[in-house]
Amino acid sequence: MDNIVEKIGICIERGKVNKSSPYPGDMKDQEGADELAKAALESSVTPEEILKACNDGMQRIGEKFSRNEVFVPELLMSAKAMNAVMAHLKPFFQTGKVKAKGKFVIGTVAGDLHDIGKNLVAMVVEGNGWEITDLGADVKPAKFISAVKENPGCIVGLSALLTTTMINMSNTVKEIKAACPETVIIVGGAPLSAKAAKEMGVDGYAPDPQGAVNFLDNVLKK
Ligand code: B1M
Repeated sequence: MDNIVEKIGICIERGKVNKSSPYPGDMKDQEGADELAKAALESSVTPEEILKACNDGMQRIGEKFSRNEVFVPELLMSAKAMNAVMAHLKPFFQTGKVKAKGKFVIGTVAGDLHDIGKNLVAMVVEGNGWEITDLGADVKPAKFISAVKENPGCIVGLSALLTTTMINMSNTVKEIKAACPETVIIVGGAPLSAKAAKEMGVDGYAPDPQGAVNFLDNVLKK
């Protein structure tokens, strides 16, 4: 465990938030994701390297969850550790103090509580000069529609992580398009694909935050 980036990934995987956290027992009194991310950024490690280590750690805990080796409480601790790192990374993804290119309303669809990926997308899009309205997770269609009405001309981003909430995403798209037909909508999240997005009748799909930025910037060019 010499490498600080590797250690951060392990903290995410094991759910070690910070030094004072007693969890997990075998890492008691060790530095956690919080302290290590701060130290890494103060050395020569880039935010992108840290983010990759976090995503790899998340991937590993997700695979353990699939194999029933860990359960929801462990996943929650990993998410908490990831959020501790993201608090340090946020300023690096939000450097653009330029006039907003446009408005982007984002949320995770109804029934889905996963918000880490959505938060990352919001952070990166904001860093690329867009004004963000983040509606949070488990967002019902009516809330998206109110936000669209309050932010005329905005583009809407929908995130989903569960295959079971893809149907809610599809319904959200239908309701937004019925209430505000001109709304441009982009979707993303692990269970999505370009094909699934097309079938939902949305305007765009992105597999990652940069893909969302590219889509939004292209909409401006049209
Ligand atoms: Co849950 N969970 N979870 N979970 N969880 C998954 C998604 C799962 C794949 C785990 C597994 O079985 N291997 C599985 C879903 C299976 C499926 O549907 N096919 C699952 C399950 C089953 C569940 C529960 C049902 C478990 C239960 O209760 N029995 C439950 C559901 C609760 C609910 O939502 N109603 C549940 C709960 C949770 C926690 C609350 C404990 C926690 C979430 C905490 C939080 O988000 N605040 C959690 C976590 C952490 C995960 C895993 C481990 C990690 C997800 C994550 O944050 N990834 C996940 C397994 C895995 O992914 N390996 C899993 C990191 C994140 C950066 O990636 O979100 O994919 P991601 O975002 C990416 C891209 O997808 C993209 O950009 C991001 C950055 O690259 N992207 C967009 C995302 N949104 C986008 C929008 C865009 C564009 C790109 O444009 C708008």
